[in-house]
Amino acid sequence: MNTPVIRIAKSIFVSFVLLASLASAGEIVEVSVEKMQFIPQIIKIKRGDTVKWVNNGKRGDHNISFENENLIESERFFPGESWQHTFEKPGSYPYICGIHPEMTGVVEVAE
Ligand SMILES: [Cu+2]
Repeated sequence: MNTPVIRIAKSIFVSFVLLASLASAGEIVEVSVEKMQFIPQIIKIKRGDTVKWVNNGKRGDHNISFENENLIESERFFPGESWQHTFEKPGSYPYICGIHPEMTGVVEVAE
């Protein structure tokens, strides 16, 4: 027997399981981009975590450009926009804003 009620209950259960697995996959931590700085400038996360850079400035666009060429350079993101990246490997990831190279930051990924 597979009534609509049971089917709905099953899909709700599956949604919860999916959400739980996403939640344990890693946290999202924010870096604010404002006043031509990355705040905090050095951010420490665990592997599997995601860093979300949020442009909190009033004007101007920025991007994220890593020293490690194996990592992609972000699109430009404007005030109110953000860009995020998930770090799967431990290590130190220095980056700059490709538009304003004096803006620097580091993501440190622990095991
Ligand atoms: Cu910039």
